[in-house]
Amino acid sequence: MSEQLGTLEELPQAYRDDMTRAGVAPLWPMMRNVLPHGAPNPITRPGHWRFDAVRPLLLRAGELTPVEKAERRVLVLSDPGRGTGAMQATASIYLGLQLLLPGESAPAHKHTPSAARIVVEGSGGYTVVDGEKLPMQDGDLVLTPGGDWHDHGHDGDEPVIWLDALDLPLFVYLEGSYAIEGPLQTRRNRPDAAHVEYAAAGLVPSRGPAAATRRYPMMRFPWARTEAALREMARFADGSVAELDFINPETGTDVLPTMGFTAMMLAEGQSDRPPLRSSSAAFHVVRGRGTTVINGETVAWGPKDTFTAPVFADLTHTATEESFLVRIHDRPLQDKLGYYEERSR
Ligand code: GTQ
Repeated sequence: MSEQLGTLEELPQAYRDDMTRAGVAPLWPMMRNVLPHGAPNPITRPGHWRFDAVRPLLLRAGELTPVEKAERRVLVLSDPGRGTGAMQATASIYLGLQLLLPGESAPAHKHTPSAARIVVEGSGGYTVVDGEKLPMQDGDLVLTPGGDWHDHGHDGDEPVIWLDALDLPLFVYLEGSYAIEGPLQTRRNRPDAAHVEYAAAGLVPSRGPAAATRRYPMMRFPWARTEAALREMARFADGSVAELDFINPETGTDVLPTMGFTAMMLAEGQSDRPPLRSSSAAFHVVRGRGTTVINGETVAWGPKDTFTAPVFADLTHTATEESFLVRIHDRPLQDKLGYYEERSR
């Protein structure tokens, strides 16, 4: 291992000025910032957003800003490590809580980043993605893959709130983020694919040379089904935590290009100490209460809260009552880049 590297201050001022004029800089004083030893040195810090604290602010936004003036009425969850106004919760994951009031609609657009929503509160809301009307019920996971038209609507009579997760920070970093607006979509007059082609796990429309499957065949994962599956897993899990991956039913791979999603169930009193993962994560509490110790910091979470963990975080989850969490992570991205890793502890 190389010893202490040279600093900028050790170099003659005239030489430093000449470098500046030439538009160059020495690597070695910066080397450990960009290539630390052994593990990354994340900027991201654990965040915790209590739903009880954010909900009134979101409802106030509903009074202050009509949806026409917002396009999307969202309060962004800013990473504490990046500070006020940060448009991201981890290096790769953006999170926001979105409000739609009865009768409102959010206009159609499509954009390069992909999005997924986890429904937090209210009924009657829906998203139309690529002409498919996706009803939004508590805990549902609803996908909006990059490049697909989507608009949101609301047929109910109470506010609807959902959590948005987007890979927006990546697209901003890559200077690849933009949106195109369009007219509200006409919808096919049929239920969404979770109730038609993919009504049962393990069954897909018969495949043949002419099978025309969509790239994203199933864009809504109804929570009732997820919870029922977790309960069955938990019954036979021998004390280990039941955790299920959401997958594309045609390919068996992750549901979106960079973001992955799992659903977890913790019984009352149950603890989970996952390996240290190179992926960053956000946890959304669909139901339940408990604590998660993240690198020594304790987050005491309740229903509908959201909290985040940086890369390689040391996590211990403990449920004080039966709890269901959705974990949003960036393993699919890291797999594609060839560096996803888990370390035992
Ligand atoms: O609902 O399409 O939180 O485009 C941020 C950007 C939600 C959306 C966000 C978006 C949306």
